[in-house]
Amino acid sequence: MLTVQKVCKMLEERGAVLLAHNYQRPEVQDAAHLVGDSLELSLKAVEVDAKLIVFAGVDFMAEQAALLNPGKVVVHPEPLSRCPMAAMLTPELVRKYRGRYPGAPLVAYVNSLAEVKALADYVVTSANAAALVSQLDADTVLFGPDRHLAEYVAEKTGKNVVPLPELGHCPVHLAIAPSEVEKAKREHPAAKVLAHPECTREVRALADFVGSTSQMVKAARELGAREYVVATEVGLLHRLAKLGVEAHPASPYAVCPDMKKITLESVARAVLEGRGVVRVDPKVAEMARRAVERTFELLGVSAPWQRS
Ligand code: CIZ
Ligand code: SF4
Repeated sequence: MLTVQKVCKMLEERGAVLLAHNYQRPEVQDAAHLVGDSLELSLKAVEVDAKLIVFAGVDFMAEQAALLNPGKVVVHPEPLSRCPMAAMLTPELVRKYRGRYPGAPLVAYVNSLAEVKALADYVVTSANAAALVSQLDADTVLFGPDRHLAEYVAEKTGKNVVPLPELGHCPVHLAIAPSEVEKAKREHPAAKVLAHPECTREVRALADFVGSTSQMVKAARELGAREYVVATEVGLLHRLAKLGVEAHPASPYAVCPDMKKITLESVARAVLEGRGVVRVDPKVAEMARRAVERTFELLGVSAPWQRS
C-alpha cells in the first residue's frame, strides 16, 4: 500500500516538490513540502529549485502556479480536479460585462481560469480582495466569479461591486447553513467562529473572524480561544489539528469533491510518469501574469519573480 513515507521518498528520489492546498486530503497534506492557500503555493513555486513541481489543488491553482513559473514544469496529478466556481466565469461573459460597464476595472478572484485572468485588470485572493478594491480609483468595480466574496468586498469598501456572473458561487461554501453554525456554537459554547468569505452573508454574520484559509489559520493562533468552529472546507481542520488547534467543522458535509479527487496514488503517478503537465498558452500566461503584477504593485509589494 502506498504510504505517506513512500510518496515522500519517491518525491525526493525524483527531485520533485509537492505543494498541497489547505483543502487537500490529510495524507496528501502530510506528504507535501508546503501546505497553504493558492497564492502562497504559487509563490513557493517561484522559490523552489526543483525539476518537477507537483501541485495538489484544483485546476485554476495548478494553472496559476504554472503561469507564474514559465520556466518550470508543473504537473497536476488529476486533470479532472476542477473548481466548478472557476468554470462559472467565461471570457465571453467578461466581454459582455466590459461592454455593459465601460471603464469599470475588472477584478478576478484567483478562483478563475487563466483566460479570464488574462482579461482582468487585477487578480486577488480572498485575503487581499478588499484591500485591493479599496485602493482602486473607481466606485464601480466588476468582480467575479464569487458573488459572496463580491458582496463581502462591497461591505468592506462601500463600493459598488458588480458580481459576474450574477449568481457565481462555491457550492461547498453555499451549502454551509446558518443553522449548522448555530448548532455548532451551541455544542461548543466557548468556541470562536471562523468563516470563509465564500460563505453566505448569514453565515458570515455569525462569525468572529472572516478571512481566507491562511488568514483563518493565523486567526486561530492569535484570537486566543480554546476552540474554534470553522466554516469552510473540512480539509483545513487537518492543518489546524497539526498546529494543536482544537477546531470543529461548522458542517461535516463541507467537502469539496474536486479537491478530494487527488490521492497519494495520483500524486505517485504524476511523479513517476510526469503526466498532467500544465500548459498555459504563453500569451494568455503573460497577460494573466501582468494582472497579478498590477495587483502586487497597487498593494505596494513586489512580486518575487521581479526581485533580483
Ligand atoms: O486562494 C485559495 O487558496 C482559496 C481558493 C481559498 C482560500 O481562501 O485559501
Ligand atoms: Fe472550488 Fe469551492 Fe471546491 Fe474551492 S471549495 S475548489 S471554490 S468548489
